[in-house]
Amino acid sequence: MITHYRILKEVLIYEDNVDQEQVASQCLDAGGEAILKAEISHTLAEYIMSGPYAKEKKEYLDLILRLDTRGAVRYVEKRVAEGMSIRRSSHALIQRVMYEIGKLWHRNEITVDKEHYATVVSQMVLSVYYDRIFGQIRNGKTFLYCCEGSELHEMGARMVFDLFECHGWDSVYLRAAVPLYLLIPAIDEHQTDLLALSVTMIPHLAQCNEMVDEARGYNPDLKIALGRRAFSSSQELWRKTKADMYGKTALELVRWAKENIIRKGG
Ligand code: B12
Repeated sequence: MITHYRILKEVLIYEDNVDQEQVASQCLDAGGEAILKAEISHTLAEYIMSGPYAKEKKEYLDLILRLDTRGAVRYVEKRVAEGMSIRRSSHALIQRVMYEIGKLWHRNEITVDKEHYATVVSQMVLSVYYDRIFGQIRNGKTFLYCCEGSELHEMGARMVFDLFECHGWDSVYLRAAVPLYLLIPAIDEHQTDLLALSVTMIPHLAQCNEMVDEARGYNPDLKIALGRRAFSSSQELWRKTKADMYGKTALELVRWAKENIIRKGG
């Protein structure tokens, strides 16, 4: 609509009546402003409307749906400056809003380009924390994270990476689409203490299982963790693999690693 108003204004300069042109131009400006201020209305999921940071989640989502990149980045910067922790802002805010974006896309309330945009902005927002994340005391342990061959969902991995860095781990994130034959050389090269693999899409589970088998065969003592949506339908799913744990959140994995690797001197 805003572009539409701008084009109308451009066409108005060809109007002979200057008074009419001015009135019309003012109306179009007012219309543009009203659209920018308007509440974006769609049915929000329960976890956006309620629970901790309900107001912040809604405000951040509104900025994203308005395509206000700078506004969204500044919004999170401001919350962090006011004392909202990295974990809370990344998980309670950004992660929740990304889940909501997925729902809106699924219900055909937003198009896929908006989903791409939301991902890019959220990744940009995550870099707000980098000064703090890389300033932590190291614990001497290495965390290797990758996703199997065809998995494209990588935002969650990035949040796990950030949280591990924040807790003093040297984290190596190989991103998605890591071929099986490169897994063992990577485990070796980075002297890995903990390997995390994640799967969002159910069809990618078999390839992930192959990766677990390969890693376990290479080093029976290596700690292997699994995560993400594809495993969430049944607790039995991950137990059928040779992994050591499955977790729903990044924090769950950090706590598990502290207990099972750092405290045990593993
Ligand atoms: C952004 C997005 C995309 C982007 C990803 C871009 C990118 N650079 O990452 C793109 C556009 C590529 C994409 C593609 C697709 N997507 Co998509 N996508 C999403 C969306 C909206 C957000 C994902 C996200 O960033 N979440 C935020 C992060 C922070 O959360 P997270 O991943 O869960 O990670 C957290 C935890 O899980 C945990 N964690 C993560 N890893 C690990 C590891 C371990 C070991 C542990 C313990 C914990 C842990 O820690 C993280 C932080 O707490 C989701 C919606 C959703 N509910 O997730 C849909 C969603 C996952 N996508 C979906 C679909 C269907 C697809 C496509 C098939 C669409 C298509 N037709 O092409 C493709 C598949 C691509 C592929 N081959 O993988 C569906 C999946 C439905 C299903 N049945 O499984 C969802 C749920 C949308 C929906 N509501 O329908 N998608």
